[in-house]
Amino acid sequence: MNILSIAGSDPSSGAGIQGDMKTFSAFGAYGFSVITAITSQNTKNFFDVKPVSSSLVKSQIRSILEDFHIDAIKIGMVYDKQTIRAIHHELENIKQPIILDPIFKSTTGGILQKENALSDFKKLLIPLSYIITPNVTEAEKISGNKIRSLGDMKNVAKKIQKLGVQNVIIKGGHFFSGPMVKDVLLDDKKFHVFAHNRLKIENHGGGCTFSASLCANIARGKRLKNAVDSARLFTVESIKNATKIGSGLLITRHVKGDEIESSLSHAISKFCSIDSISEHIPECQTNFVYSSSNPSSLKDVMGLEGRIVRTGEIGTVAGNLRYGGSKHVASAVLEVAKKFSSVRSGVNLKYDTNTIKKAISKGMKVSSYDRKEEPLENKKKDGHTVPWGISTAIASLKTPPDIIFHRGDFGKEPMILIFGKNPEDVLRKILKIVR
Ligand code: PXL
Repeated sequence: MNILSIAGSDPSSGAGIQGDMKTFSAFGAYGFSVITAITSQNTKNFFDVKPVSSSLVKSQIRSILEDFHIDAIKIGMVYDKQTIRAIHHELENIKQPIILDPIFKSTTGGILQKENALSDFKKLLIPLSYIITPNVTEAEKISGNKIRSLGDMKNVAKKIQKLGVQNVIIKGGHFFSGPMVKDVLLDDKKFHVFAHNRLKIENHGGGCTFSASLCANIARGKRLKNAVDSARLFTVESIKNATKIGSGLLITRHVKGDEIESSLSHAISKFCSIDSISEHIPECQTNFVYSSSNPSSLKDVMGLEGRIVRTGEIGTVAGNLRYGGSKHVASAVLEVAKKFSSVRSGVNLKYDTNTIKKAISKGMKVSSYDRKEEPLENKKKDGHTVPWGISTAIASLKTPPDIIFHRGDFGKEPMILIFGKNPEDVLRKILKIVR
């Protein structure tokens, strides 16, 4: 996953382009940076700012776009009209989603966007964007309206959307009194309100952390509401983790993104590009799952809501990753994990005697069950076949299985399941038997 941030430099590295790079890394993404301005600031004071020339902003953007595939773009600090026009010129026809984070003032009060740049910001950058992420003060400034209630937040979100951006999230931040903070998302035509406990931590970098993590989640292909949810969670954790590095404000410290999700999504993309993998994808298609440690239910297992489907020689992902997204493969992993807790990941492949022979010849531990032997009582109960089959297959095992297969039953497709400690481990086993 490759993400471009177009933003200002913050030498204290809490916010701005340096903060964005740290957030992207936490999500396992590669971050590219186009610097629009250089600031000098620390956790107590803001000293100076100078924009980078518009020709240099343009050529930085071109240098990235002509060489790399980009999945999403974040735009942060844009100091003046010239910068805005340069960015618009280069991104006017871009297809990738743009996450626009309006940045008008630094946490310590420095001016990060000139007053006379606002009209170009509204006219040129807002319509280019997939989503804009103002806090209440920034939303007031863009819309020209005061926000005093949740209703005002919704009206202002609609007004900003009319400027030409598809989606708007207004972060309530610390502007309402009371124990809860509310964020309003206008997701195309639908409103979602998110609430969380007020964090009493004045920090430097929280805003950038939110928009950069939202960008990473959108780049991953998450649905907007889920992307916002994940970004909020990540930001709250990173703010709770803020540390006093300088003598002023605490600096946001990024926690790791959801490791389960990033390693699973990484393994799934590798799986899809294995040579002729489509020959190993069954009729019912493939799911790939990864559970949290000590899982207790399907909700603790992440899998695809859809499937990995055959498309020509390769596999293509249809659907999003979600906890509880898989039923069959996830329940097989849960059942193995009850006995062998090191097993947390699994995948299903098409049954083929050659694949089984190859696995045995490579020294893998292979076990099986016979669906025809399933007791009738068990068959009648929904969702009981897989746990029964897996527990039967592992009953006499002393060490975890690499593979469990069954040869099907009337109207039931035969199947191979491959298990491992994590998605990388499963992928390594797949590569041994499909090549
Ligand atoms: O957090 C917003 C922000 C963005 N970009 C730069 C900043 C700040 C806040 O201080 O300095 C460069």
